[in-house]
Amino acid sequence: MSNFIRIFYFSMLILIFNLNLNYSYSDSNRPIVIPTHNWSSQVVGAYVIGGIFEAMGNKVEYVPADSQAVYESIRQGDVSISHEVWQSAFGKSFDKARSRGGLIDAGDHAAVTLEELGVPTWIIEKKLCPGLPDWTALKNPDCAKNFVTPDSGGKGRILEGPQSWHGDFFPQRLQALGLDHLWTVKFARSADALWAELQDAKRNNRGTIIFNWTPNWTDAEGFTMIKWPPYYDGCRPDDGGSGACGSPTGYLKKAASEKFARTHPNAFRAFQKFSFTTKDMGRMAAYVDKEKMTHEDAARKWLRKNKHKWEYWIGRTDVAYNAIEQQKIDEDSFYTTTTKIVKKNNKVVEIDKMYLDGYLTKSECEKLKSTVLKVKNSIGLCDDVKIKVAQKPKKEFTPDSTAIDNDPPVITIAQNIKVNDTDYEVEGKVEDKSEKVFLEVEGRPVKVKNGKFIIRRYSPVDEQIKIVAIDQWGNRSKPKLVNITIDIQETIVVEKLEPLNPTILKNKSSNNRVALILGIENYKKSPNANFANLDAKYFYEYVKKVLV
Ligand code: TMO
Repeated sequence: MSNFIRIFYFSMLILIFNLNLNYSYSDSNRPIVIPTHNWSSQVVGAYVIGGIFEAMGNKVEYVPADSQAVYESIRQGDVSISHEVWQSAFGKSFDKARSRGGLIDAGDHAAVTLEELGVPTWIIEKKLCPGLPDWTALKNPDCAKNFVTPDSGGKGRILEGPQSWHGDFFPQRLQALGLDHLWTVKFARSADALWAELQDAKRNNRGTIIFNWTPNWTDAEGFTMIKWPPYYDGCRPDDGGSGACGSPTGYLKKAASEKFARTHPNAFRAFQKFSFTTKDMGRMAAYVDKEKMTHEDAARKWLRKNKHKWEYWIGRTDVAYNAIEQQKIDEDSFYTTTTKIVKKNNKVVEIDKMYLDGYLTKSECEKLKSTVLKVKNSIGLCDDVKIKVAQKPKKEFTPDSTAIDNDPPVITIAQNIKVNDTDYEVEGKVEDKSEKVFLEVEGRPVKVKNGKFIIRRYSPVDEQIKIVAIDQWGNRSKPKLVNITIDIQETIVVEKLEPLNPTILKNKSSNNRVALILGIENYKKSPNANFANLDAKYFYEYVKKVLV
């Protein structure tokens, strides 16, 4: 290539680059098209994301869409984004559309996913299928018979979600593992039918196995996934295998249309930053499936409670929010729910033991238990204590290191603190009998490690912060108020803040842009679709490297 041509070619790239940047200050006023599917977190998340786009000044339109076919629609530009690409269910459709062009991998959420068959944890505790959660427990006919329903032809029933999610791969799995003579798969018409099944099984004290997923509202309710032979690439029939494997612990991705990235560069850039944690999604689903809010109200509530997250994503605040870090905190307080339920039972065992040992009267025992179990009627709760205790294995009696903890944690921190920077850190201590203590500062979680915590904040003015500690039994401390005086040392401030703000970074690179504008006049009138496409890709890479 001669230098002459090379210069021309280069200028062409610059032309596109500048057009994009100029438009990047105002996204197209055509609506961003967001798909809605048939499970709650996705629909609430759609309205959450739509709400954020609207806060940026965009128009938004929602379309109900099939959760497999949507990737082809995104590729073709009819749908702008998908914000819940679950690896196990949709990874293949996503990859296929992406390899054909037009669909961008817009990054992963902080949450990791599992889509799997499982049981409400009480089924394991009641031993309706001894050996669960290991899948080999299902080989036992005595287990299967506890899961028979009127429509299952004498076999144990497994209730799958709508067939549009995974086609036949659960029936194939049963067959591959030699379970199909004892078990049969039925498809629920909707996610709601799965939750109705959980409720009905509980009410009638009968076995149930359903398809479920995490993040979901059931994370906080005690739900255990069955442990199958591990997943490996190629084990599914679609990939040439027999299907004798469980689902992968997978990613949760975002997908965007290349067309959307071009027409709405601001929204696209923000979308790449969006990152939900397990708890974000669990809450979105719980607002609807547990608290019975509408999807729209649930989204409004999430947006209200998580303003610090999305305002950071759209560059409206300098106070950094790190979803990966938040995910770790969430895992501490959320994934442990199953352990927590077991611990709660330990607590019941402990009350029983105290009653047996004569430390509690029967009515004291009943009252304590009703508090722990959060039930209103306490009468009779300690009637069968002897039998129950006798059945428990020995080691469960070993009392926890502490007596029952009904005391709230105690926070130690100075009441008035002077700092000399708008970005500041203050330390404190928190004491409690239980091993896990959670701290909330202005409603946001802060990590406690070995009884110590560090609060990192940004405030340009004096402020009062409210700290509350909660232990694993839900005992809450009274709010502790700390007065922070910001005593700025004149000169440092501006320098310190700058790197945090993406819009400032953008302004800095504008120097280069002025010098490159030259290309525009010459090439404006030579439209060429192929080039535009290629240039958009360059632009995308450039944005990634330079602006983000
Ligand atoms: C795709 N889903 C969350 C229903 O497993």
